[in-house]
Amino acid sequence: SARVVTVGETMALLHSEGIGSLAHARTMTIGIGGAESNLAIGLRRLGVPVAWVSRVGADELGTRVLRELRAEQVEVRAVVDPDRPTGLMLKSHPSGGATTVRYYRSGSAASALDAAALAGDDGNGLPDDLLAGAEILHLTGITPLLSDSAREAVLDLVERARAVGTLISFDVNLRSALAPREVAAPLLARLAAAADIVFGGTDELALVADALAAEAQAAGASADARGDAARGGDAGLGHDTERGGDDSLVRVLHAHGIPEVVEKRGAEGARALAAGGAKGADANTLPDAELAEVPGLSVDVVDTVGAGDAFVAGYLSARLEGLDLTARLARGNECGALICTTPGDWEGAAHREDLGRLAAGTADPVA
Ligand code: KDG
Repeated sequence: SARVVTVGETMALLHSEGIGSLAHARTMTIGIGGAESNLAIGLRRLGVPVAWVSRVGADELGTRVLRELRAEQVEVRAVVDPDRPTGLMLKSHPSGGATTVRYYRSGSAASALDAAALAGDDGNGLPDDLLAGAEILHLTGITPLLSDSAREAVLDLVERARAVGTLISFDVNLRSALAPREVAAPLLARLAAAADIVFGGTDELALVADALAAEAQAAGASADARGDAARGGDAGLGHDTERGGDDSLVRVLHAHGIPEVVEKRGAEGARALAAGGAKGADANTLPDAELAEVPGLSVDVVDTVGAGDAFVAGYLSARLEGLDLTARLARGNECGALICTTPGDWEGAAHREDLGRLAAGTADPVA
């Protein structure tokens, strides 16, 4: 049964490959894409049994999403919604080198994800026994920004995963088209703080760190204010969290109680700080932390979309194999680099046989 379970929206992806505005494009290619299903495919290709939980419309594009994921041997648990369409994503290149993404997903079938249906046991949800049987629940910051009910569903899943002892992996995945930064930040920070493993790009981790610092400051200020009021003095201002050197972001997030923090740095490689064990009942005492870094790999980049998801798939697969922190980062880095050499969000994801090909200089992926 599934060792990793994930929940999120997968859309039909229309891509205009030429350069120029969609106002004039004559042709588009069609496929599917979604951060969580990209991750699921990546993990499955590396040999990890994985379940993807979602909703699609009762339309041809929904059928396409389900067919593709099943063909990749991902366990599909999806409600087919008769009333809402499968979401759409349009990708184009208005000028050379630029990629624009436009979503048509508001009101989509997946935006109707809700806590009660997810907890249900009709074969299309993520009931407690399935959650408890998995080692990792992987979530992204995309799903909670889809709708109010999707946000509640994600928060409920986090509670249930905690209750049954399943590790929570969270990829910040900030999508500015879904919500302004100031709306997204507190929610993403809340989820990151509840997770055991947090992934993000440098900007994303900085956003979360700032939101957590602001929260701590507000809490400190109100605690100080209560103390000062009792003493009859002025309210205190709390404490700033300063960020200094290169590894300071992962350190700051770790200091906020996140056991394992992974900074995806794209062409620069990756770094992580991890405590010895999972966050237990006593979340404030973390065992000694270990820092690891890997340098970037140089590849001929065709398309970077999906590289972050491929990285996470590589990292988590290595973690499930019990590999050490440096080896997890190296696998993530390799999977992220490999997928950049092919077009598409997930099609070029590494199979197990592809691992080591970059180092060997024979990086043509196995079809
Ligand atoms: O992570 C790649 C994703 O951006 C893409 O496949 C689609 O899930 C997606 C999104 O919301 O942008």
